[in-house]
Amino acid sequence: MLRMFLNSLFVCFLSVAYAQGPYAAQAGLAGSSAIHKDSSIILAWANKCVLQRGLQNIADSSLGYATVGTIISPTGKAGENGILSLGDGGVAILEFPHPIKDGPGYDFVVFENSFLPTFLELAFVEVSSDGINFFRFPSHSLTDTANPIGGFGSIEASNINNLAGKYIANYGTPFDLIELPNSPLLDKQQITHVKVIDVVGTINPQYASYDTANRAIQDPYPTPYPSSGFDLDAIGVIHIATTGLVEHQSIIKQVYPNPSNDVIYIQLVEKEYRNAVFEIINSRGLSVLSGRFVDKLNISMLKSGIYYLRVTSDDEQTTIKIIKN
Ligand SMILES: [Ca+2]
Ligand SMILES: [Ca+2]
Repeated sequence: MLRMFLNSLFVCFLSVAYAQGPYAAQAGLAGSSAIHKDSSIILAWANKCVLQRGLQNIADSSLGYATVGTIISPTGKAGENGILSLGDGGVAILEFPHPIKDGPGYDFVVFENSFLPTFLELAFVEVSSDGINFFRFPSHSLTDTANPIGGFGSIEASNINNLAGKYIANYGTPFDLIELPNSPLLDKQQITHVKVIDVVGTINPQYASYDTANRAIQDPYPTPYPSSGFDLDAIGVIHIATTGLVEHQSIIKQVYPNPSNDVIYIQLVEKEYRNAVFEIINSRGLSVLSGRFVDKLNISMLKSGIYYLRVTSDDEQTTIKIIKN
């Protein structure tokens, strides 16, 4: 937020010394968990956003809502398509080309547009496997709560855990689904939605946001500007729920009907793909049907639900979601 004005305070920020906390250090330092947007471990990016804006200042509704960015802004790769300012307590819910799964280590990564390693606008992160029941990552903020840090306040990254916005722009904050408690309402191998909720970083109990230990989380507040609150840049996926996916390649032109009761017709972009094979993968990532490519496929034996049709030729592979009624 308010990049130009804040640039004038740059020297001031650098002169402040911070006590190191117990959590991962800021991007570029030893022990940081920051992931750069160009990292090869990021396989896909969010491609859909639903937004509920927050006010520019939660304590003064006369200023109206944050306005910077659109629901397109947080889709695609970090650093592209601009950013979406959530405003105080604003909420964005992101969806993805394919569900996210809990693989070894971090599973997805959230990018903000901070321009200083200590100017950190924070957000809670929740996930859902049905779009209805959301589960929040346990979060920790050890920033002192004796005095408000104000709208230009500094935060030490190593005092922050499991809150998005921990790192400077182009370096994402990673999340590991294994850290969420188990619930029958959450399938960690099929995460379809990630919700990002701006932390209202005041210590005023009327508006404060609290971490897992019920401690008020400080982040820059107030930020009464059109770019108020958490600025969501992008969400990258590290573990995709179907294995071996190759993104950005399409050899399938269309599949119809989809959803289907019994037969699907598969039309490829070109007539001749040498040695093309198909595979149908269930929502658990298991192959349930496979063989040489055919343009008409009987799926009547499959149970109703979501599947992935993968067609592989000599050097290309495309996977798309299909629904069996
Ligand atoms: Ca994981
Ligand atoms: Ca905030």
